[in-house]
Amino acid sequence: MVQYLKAAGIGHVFGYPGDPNVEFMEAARRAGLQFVLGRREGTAGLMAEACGFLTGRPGVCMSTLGPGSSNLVNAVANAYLDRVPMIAISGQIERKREQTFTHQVLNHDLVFSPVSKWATRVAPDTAGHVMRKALRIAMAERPGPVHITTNADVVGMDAQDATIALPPMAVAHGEFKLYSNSPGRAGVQEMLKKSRRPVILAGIAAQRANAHEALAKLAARAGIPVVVSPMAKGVLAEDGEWYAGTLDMACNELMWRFLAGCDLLLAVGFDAVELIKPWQLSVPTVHIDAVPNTDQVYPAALELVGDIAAILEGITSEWGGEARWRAAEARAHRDALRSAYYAGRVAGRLNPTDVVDTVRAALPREAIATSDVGSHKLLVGQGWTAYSPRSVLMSNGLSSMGYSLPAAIVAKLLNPKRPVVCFAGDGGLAMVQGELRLAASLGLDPLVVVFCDNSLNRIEIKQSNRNYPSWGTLIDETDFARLAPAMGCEGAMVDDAAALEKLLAGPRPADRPLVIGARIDPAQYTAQF
Ligand SMILES: Cc1ncc(C[n+]2csc(CCOP(=O)(O)OP(=O)(O)O)c2C)c(N)n1
Ligand SMILES: [Mg+2]
Repeated sequence: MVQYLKAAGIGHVFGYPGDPNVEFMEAARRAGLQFVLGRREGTAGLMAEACGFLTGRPGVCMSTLGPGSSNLVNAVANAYLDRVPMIAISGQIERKREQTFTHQVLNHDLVFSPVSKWATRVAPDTAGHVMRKALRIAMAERPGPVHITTNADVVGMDAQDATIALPPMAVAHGEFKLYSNSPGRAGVQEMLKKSRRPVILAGIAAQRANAHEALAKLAARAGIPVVVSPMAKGVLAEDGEWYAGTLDMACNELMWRFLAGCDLLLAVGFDAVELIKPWQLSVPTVHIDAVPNTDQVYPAALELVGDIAAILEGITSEWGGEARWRAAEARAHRDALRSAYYAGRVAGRLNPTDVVDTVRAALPREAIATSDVGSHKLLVGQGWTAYSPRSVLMSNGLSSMGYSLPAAIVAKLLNPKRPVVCFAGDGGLAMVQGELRLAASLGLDPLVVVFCDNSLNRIEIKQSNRNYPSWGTLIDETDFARLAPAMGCEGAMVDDAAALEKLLAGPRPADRPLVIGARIDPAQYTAQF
């Protein structure tokens, strides 16, 4: 198993061990893999997910049997709905006791089947074949997790089918038709020519397909604004003239109105797993993706299925018409979006958008941002300007709280030279704050910015919208200025944008996180959501 992981270019195992993992870990150590000991399986698994997202190769996580495997479920489910390749490995009691013994024994196949593309097990005579298939399934569109059980009596044995025959590890490897053979090729040119206001909606599959350059070229050549899904942020530089906003974050009414005003939609790798409301459009739609339009969330007039970058390049090279939009029209939309994003600011208070803006201004273009789940995510998702592919990490399929800190740790681990900021709500950070100690132990220096509103705001707002009191949604403040040092980190609390700016401009150690608790006024959330 370890030989296959190595051959697949995998460098890290994120996990939390138990007795049945010891042989696997020793083999991984001898093979030169790095082991990252998350403080619980759930966060270790989210680290593996972030690793899979950033590298485009399966992230690997490991747990023991029973409580370890059940703790891992959330992370595997995350990779499943975020479409991230993952190999999750859990130990298990010996085979002869698995059927009858009860202490700590859960049926992994049943536990993981609903949240993975394949739940399986290895034996000495199947290890090679299982690993080959596991890697291929995890990587194949749409990618996702495979769970493998290693029984205690087999995990230390030598594989009998040990010859490594690595399956293709590139997302678009050879499984797609060439664009030149595509039956929709002429149709899409026709439709584009007839349209006056086409819009591109780019989603996570476009990001996975590394279609950023092809997308930018098509947008510029044919003059088409591009709306992105949250997990696709960065697939188009957001300071460019054709970027037209992020869907289903803050300002989503304005964004849907904009989409409703188009007369042709090019859905480019858009995955409905990111939709938060039913599809609202009834405009002619072209489905451009690595997989057919089996979701049928929108009926597509045309399907172009294959390597997304190649399809976009083909459309661009055959396009001989004029720009569909004028740059000034796209700019007017962007300006309207920007003012909607600032709606509800309260002068003299620390507004959530002040936090996003101040951090963005303090960090260079190449910074990587991770966001957690909650009201803050909606503003980060719309307000954070992304410039490069895979530079924004959020869980927007399963949308699990507690994602952004483990993701930031991995972003920093894999990109030591790039600044990394983790945005989190006070609720979400509390779920995973033990990992601050891990970040400090690894000598990593992500910036951790916590939106402190003493509330599970996203849910509290739903209560208040129904005139219910805040009940079960309030949390007391954590003093990060005191918590952080106890975890080997730097920490501070800030009450205004000037203090935040000053802190970000000042010197700080490069070997540990800086955790900033930003005491925000949630009035802007109330105004917008
Ligand atoms: C693991 C998990 N539990 C519950 C939820 C439901 N949920 C979505 S947002 C939210 C509130 C998050 O609070 P906080 O982290 O403080 O962020 P805020 O909304 O205050 O910005 C909750 C409970 C979730 N998405 N994930
Ligand atoms: Mg909160």
